[in-house]
Amino acid sequence: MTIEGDLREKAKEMGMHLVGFSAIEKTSYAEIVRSRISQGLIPEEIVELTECFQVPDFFADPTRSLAGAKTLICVGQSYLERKSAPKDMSMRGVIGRHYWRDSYTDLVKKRDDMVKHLRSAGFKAEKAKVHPREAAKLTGLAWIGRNALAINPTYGSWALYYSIVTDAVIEPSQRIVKSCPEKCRKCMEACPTKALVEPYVLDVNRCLNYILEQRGPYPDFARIPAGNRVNGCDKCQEVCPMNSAAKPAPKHLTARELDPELVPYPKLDRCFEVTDREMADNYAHMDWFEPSTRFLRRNALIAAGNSGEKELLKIAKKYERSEDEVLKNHAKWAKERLS
Ligand code: B12
Ligand code: SF4
Ligand code: SF4
Repeated sequence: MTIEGDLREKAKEMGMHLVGFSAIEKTSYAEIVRSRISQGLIPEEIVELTECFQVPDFFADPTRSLAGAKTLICVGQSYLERKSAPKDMSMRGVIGRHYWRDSYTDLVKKRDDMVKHLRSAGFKAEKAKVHPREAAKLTGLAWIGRNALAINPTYGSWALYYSIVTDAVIEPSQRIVKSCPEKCRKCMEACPTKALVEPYVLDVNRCLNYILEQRGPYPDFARIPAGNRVNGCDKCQEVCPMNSAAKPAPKHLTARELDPELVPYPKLDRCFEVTDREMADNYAHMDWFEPSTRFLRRNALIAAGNSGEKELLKIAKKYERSEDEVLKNHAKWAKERLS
């Protein structure tokens, strides 16, 4: 069997949905990142926390991950599940689909097992520090949409990616030559905070996925657009016509079901009673920059303010007396909006 055939078999056995190959190539990632940082489109706070923004040259050149690398391998998994929302959503928030389960850890583990498998076959292999969207594009798994997401022909944009570099020589996969319909701008128009400032260009400061996870208070402009979101935002994917026929994940990534009162449609009043243990069990897999019950409450206060539910007014009034300035400020906002 060829190395390609063996890796495809291994991927299937592990339950990985996508695998593709490319010869080693440098990308323009570093220039793009530097230009976005200099324009203020990637805020300092996220640069400090994110390796790919600190050393973008490393991420633009796969040979920096492994000297002598011959092939870039990209692995991907869909996280799309058809789960219907509760009939009565009035007291519920919503969590972005990528957080419905611990999809990231699941794929990272499979990527690491694939590295071990290559090594056991006598090849050099390392996890690649390469932008996952670039890796998906180079290896023929996806093309890039105006919403900046990597779009796969079968699973749409609802997939996560990681990559590997190896000295094994593998036949490159055919790349996808595709772009968005010329006139389509649905993602840009539907974005609640108009964060997609140009096709393919995200102003991270305005993206709700960033705002909901950053420290400190929500900026004023984002509070009403946040709607009932408690974490994550899927709008630029939900409206994309390329996702209308997207196939759901063939199999759920991790077996563990999360507490249905907390994920994916958290009961807003429950968010204020959640314990550290429940937080760890249900929210620790989310990329919260500071995972804590405090951040869940902060986000739930904004969702409560946007809910129109008078029942949540007493919670807003209670937190308005909080000694925590951020909670106090959000509670005051929620109270005024609900009164
Ligand atoms: C930081 C980060 C964020 C930040 C900033 C996102 C951003 N766009 O920069 C925040 C917190 C806002 C975020 C949000 C989201 N993220 Co995020 N995020 C990352 C992270 C860690 C780095 C991203 C990065 O390098 N950005 C830098 C800029 C330069 O990259 P970019 O916008 O992707 O730009 C590329 C393309 O636009 C393209 N491009 C640029 N110009 C042009 C022009 C043309 C013509 C074309 C064709 C292409 C093109 O090239 C650029 C890269 O070289 C990666 C994971 C990782 N380890 O690298 C995940 C990642 C990008 N995120 C992911 C996800 C799922 C999301 C969300 C959907 C989560 C959610 N539901 O809320 C949103 C999507 C928002 C959006 N529309 O992009 C997935 C995306 C999977 C996919 N199918 O594309 C990734 C790849 C994680 C993973 N391992 O799979 N994320
Ligand atoms: S994730 Fe939400 S806020 Fe961010 S670009 Fe997409 S639609 Fe806009
Ligand atoms: S909504 Fe339209 S413009 Fe945006 S990514 Fe999808 S096809 Fe492209």
